[in-house]
Amino acid sequence: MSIYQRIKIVCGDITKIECDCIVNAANSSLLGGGGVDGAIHAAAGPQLLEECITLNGCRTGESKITKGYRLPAKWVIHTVGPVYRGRGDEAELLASCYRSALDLAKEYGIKSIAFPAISTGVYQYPLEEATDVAVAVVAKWMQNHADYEIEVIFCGFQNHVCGVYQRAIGTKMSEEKTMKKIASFTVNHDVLTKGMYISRIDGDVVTYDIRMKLPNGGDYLQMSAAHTLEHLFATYARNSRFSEGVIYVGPMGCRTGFYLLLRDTISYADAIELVKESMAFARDFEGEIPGNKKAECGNYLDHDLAGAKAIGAEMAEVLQNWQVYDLKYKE
Ligand code: AR6
Repeated sequence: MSIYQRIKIVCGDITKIECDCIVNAANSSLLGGGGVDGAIHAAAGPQLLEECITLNGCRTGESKITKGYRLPAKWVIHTVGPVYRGRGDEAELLASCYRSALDLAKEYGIKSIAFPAISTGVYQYPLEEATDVAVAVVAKWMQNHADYEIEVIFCGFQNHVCGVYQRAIGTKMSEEKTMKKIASFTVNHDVLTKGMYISRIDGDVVTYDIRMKLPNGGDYLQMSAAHTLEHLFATYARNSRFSEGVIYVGPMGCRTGFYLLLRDTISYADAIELVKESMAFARDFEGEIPGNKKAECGNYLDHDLAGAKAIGAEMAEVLQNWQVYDLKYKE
């Protein structure tokens, strides 16, 4: 489940919310005030002020805890948001309010906590900016404390405030999806052997992962051999009957194989055929390495034809009776 699905939005008066703890947007005296602070003191009764007097105030960005007294919530965490003056340090101070409140909540075993839109009233923090900070910092905190289950509620006093929270969370969720799509580093390397796998499909482009070394095996492609093999592989692929469908071929950063990007006009069986033939081409290659000119490869890397031929020979063999496998992704 996405972190953001664990965040709830509630519209209305925070003093009515039934949860373990509500957060007060207080001032540094902690002796009460207007806005949500006034509402919380009014609902909790005079004992809250009595306990607050013993706390000796609170600095901006920090939090202190009291009991909830007559509130449905057992606890109140008082935090002091920054007054917005456009000085540039407000976002960090606001983030610190949420972080320190959540740290305190965890310390007290609190399992549900409701936040008002800290600083966005009397302290004049622009609402959209403040909610972006709130959502980002709360999500980050939950990620960093994944072993601690806590329900976080954002309480919007007015409907339009709830709408702003809704949008901020929606944006974060779609960013998260994009991130997941781009990152493909959760492959279960333990199940991979040398061979060829479908790594990703994006529209009509299929990315194949051609594994030439065992992942996590501690054995890598030597730079110069991989460089030469790239020349030979690309030369064959781009001149083959499949050339129209070849988009890209090149080594992986982890130096255990190559990526091959093909259009989906090339069937999986033909993709294997192409790779097998390219590897055999490398295995059997003699003479001048094609494309070995400054203009084409920069010429700053050494070549190792014997090394490339050895990899080509092995991979041509591996792919003899190969079928295309999907890469296994870890859940
Ligand atoms: N429930 C939920 N949210 C509320 C409630 C309520 N009952 N009442 C107001 N809000 P503010 P600040 C919303 O001004 O900007 C106090 O005097 C409100 O609509 O309460 O951090 C303190 O003592 C707004 O979106 O807090 C400080 O001196 C949000 O709560 C100073 O104000 C915060 O508005 C703190 O200013």
